[in-house]
Amino acid sequence: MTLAAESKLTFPKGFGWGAATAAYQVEGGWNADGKGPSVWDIFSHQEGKIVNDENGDLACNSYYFWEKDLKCIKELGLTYYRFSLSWARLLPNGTTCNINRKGIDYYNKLINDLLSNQVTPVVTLNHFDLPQALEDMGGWASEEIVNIFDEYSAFCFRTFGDRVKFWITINEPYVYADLGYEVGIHAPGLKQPGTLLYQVGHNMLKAHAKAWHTYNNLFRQLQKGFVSLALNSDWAEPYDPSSPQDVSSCEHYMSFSLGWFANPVFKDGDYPSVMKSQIKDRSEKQGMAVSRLPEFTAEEKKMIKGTADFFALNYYTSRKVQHSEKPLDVQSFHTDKEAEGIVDPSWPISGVSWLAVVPWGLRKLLNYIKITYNNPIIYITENGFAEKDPPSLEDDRRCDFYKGTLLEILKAIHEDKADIRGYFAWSLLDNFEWSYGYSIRFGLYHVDFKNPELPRTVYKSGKQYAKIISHNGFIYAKE
Ligand code: GBH
Repeated sequence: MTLAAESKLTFPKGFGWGAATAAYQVEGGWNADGKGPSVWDIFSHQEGKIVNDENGDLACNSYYFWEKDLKCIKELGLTYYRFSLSWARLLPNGTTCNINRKGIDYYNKLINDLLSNQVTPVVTLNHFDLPQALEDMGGWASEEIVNIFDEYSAFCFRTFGDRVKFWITINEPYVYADLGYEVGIHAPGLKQPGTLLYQVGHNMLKAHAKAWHTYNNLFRQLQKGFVSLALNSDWAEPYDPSSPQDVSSCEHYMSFSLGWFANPVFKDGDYPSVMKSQIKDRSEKQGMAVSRLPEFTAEEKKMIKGTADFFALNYYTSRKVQHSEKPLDVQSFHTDKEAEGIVDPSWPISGVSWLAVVPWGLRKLLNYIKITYNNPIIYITENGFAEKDPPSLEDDRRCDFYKGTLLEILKAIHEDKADIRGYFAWSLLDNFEWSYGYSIRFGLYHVDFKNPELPRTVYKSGKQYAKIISHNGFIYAKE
């Protein structure tokens, strides 16, 4: 192979190799050592919410088995590890009035162990598990959360920021607002279509921005870290590329998912114009005096604009998007969007129906981000493939998925010149997969949930990932 061809199969020097988890999905210890309940503890303990009525009470028991996770991280040769803090483990009722020393100890150990193994911690402040005490006060739907989240963030920066340099404030505000407050299949399980999720998104944006400013004003100079929020989006490809309606529906689809949060933060402090006009128009026709989408004041727009030091993208799948006119008597996020996402029948499906395998969709999405948001530094903070339970350790389809995806990222780096600095596989371990419980598995390591020791065993895909990491790419044919 020529040198030029080889360099195309190699990642830039210093490229970040990571894997990700989230507190509720792996930690267990749900009421250990003074931890308060989160919305997910309460939600999953209700009957009929999760497949087989499972919950994260024990999960991978990482609260007690952290050493086992660390061993996996070292075996893979990761240079980054993304995990989230359980807010209610640190602050049992959500505020700094009551601080749980044992929670601080746990995360200190994690962070210090990572650093002493040359692994850079990337810390998410909130990955879906709001303290229940705050939910009882209105949660993300209440404006009070903005200051409370800021106080929690400052507490984390103060406590861990001497060592943590990469912060993600909120994981996937879009998913949390949609599934938690509109569809109701995630905690807190509320269903108030077409209204509450916009309020929740609004407060999440303000909370994120306020926390970023706090970091910027009080911590950045000393700690020299980076703060962003993790945004999830499908890629929208027109169902019929020759139909102008389908093409413009793709813009709707992207605006209502990625743009909802990316536009305010990375562009102009405000929601995408199609989102504003679409929701306002439908609200008016539905007899409302004001839009169901709240408005930012000029001051708020100024406060939100520019509050990210890098772009954190979670990508899983794509959709073929079609224009679809929606009746006005239905008020919902879905009908506001007037765009239908369809899985192309030719796309392979993973072990879960929503996850169609479309690696090239990631390349298109990366290009879209590069163009729309002015060529930001991008970290792919989640990407992965689900296998159905029971899985085989020979997870060949997942191996192909990762290979295919990483090859598309290489094209985005070398051919499209997108500024991609790191990649995080979801997930290090099989874990509690929200409403799917333990029925689907995303790990690079298998976890035997029937054995009380919860042994971790590497999948074939984990071995493949380790090899790619050790060569910083795909040039290992000569061995
Ligand atoms: C990520 O969300 C989460 O951040 C992570 O915690 C999770 O483990 C991972 O995905 C894998 O799922 O067909 O109605 O059940 C990615 C966004 C949101 C996409 C939920 C799939 C399921 C919709 N996901 N959605 S449904």
